[in-house]
Amino acid sequence: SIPKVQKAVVVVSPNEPIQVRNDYPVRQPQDLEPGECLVKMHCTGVCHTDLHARKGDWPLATKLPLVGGHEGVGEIIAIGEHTANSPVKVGDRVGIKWLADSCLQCEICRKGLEQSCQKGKLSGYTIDGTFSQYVVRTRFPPFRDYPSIFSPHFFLKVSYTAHVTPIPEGLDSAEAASILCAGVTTYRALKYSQTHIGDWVVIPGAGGGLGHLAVQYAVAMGLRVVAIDTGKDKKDLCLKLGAERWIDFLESKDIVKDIKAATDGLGPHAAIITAANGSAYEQAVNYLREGGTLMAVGLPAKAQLSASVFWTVVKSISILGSYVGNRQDAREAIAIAAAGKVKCHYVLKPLDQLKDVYEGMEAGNVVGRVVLSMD
Ligand code: 8ID
Ligand code: ZN
Repeated sequence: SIPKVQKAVVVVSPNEPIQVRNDYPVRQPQDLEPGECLVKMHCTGVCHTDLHARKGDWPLATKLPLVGGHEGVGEIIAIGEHTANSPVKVGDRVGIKWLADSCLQCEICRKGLEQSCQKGKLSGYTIDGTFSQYVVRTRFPPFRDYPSIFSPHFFLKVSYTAHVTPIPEGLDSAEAASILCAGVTTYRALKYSQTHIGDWVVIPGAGGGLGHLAVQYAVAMGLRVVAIDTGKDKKDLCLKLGAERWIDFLESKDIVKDIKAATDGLGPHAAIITAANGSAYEQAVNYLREGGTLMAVGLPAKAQLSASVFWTVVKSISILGSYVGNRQDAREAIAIAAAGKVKCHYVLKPLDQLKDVYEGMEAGNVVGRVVLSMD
């Protein structure tokens, strides 16, 4: 039977401590709208984006109060009546990713860029996410469009069946979780990085959640990796995962010189910037090889991209933004993990410990990922 209330971690406001609550309502199956499903969560990864949401430091407002989280895996326990063409059924194990829903009808969606749909709903940002035992969503627009009577406390988290990602048997839930954001994001960034087998790719932030998966997707694509981050633990992980070169950004006295020296003197063919700090974007145009591509992935709160126009033109540099991935990218990223070519390096902790995880992340102490268990 499905309980009426559940445990959830709630952001009340950016200035107050997050609250672990045991009385968060669970939306009941008979209350699901067509197209919605109720997912009983097994676990959820913690992404640096959740920390941005918790701090409210991005130029896009979150709903409040907010249940964060957007890298979850669980089992579908109910689907709303009259749901046509659902790609999933009750009993399926599915992933919940950042993009919870998109209109699927606009030009952007039709072109496969649904993650940039203007009507998109974002898990753990504009609607409640995965830091709770059950996930359901309402068909209402994001909370900020509604007066307080539509407070999310009245609803339970629902996932739209169109946007959940089936998880193949044989891929453990805890291993799949972070593929739903960190994995798909870095997989897609590499896919569009205009690189080929044998090319050099530099990955600032390589020891973090996104970065350590980027190293592995890059190696799986036949790319040669220069990992950039700091500290012995992150260095050891990156080299173990197949990076050929390591640069500690806090120890390097001349990052451009060190990166060029690590890449045949010419610089890398692409940079996948996965760091949560604007400093990682500085000088990328200076160290990239002629014809190289800068993939902007990390989302520091207030950073601006600044690069010499002259050298961007003369070196024929491409600068591309890459935002999570669409439904197909998610399935591909999961399939590669299920084939054993990419493995999330994570520590499993209980949901209650989210506050400590945020503190560790802020301090740069999380090597790879932390995954939270619902049990
Ligand atoms: O769709 C997207 N583009 C997307 C999807 C998911 C996450 C973007 N993000 C964003 C997050 O919001 C965040 O801003 O990517 C960034 C990284 O997320 P994460 O991997 O979850 O964060 P982390 O685990 O804290 O790892 C960040 C790493 O960057 C290193 C840190 O040491 C850490 O290991 N780092 C920093 I901060 N500054 C650096 C620098 N200057 C750096 N590494 C190299 N050079
Ligand atoms: Zn994320």
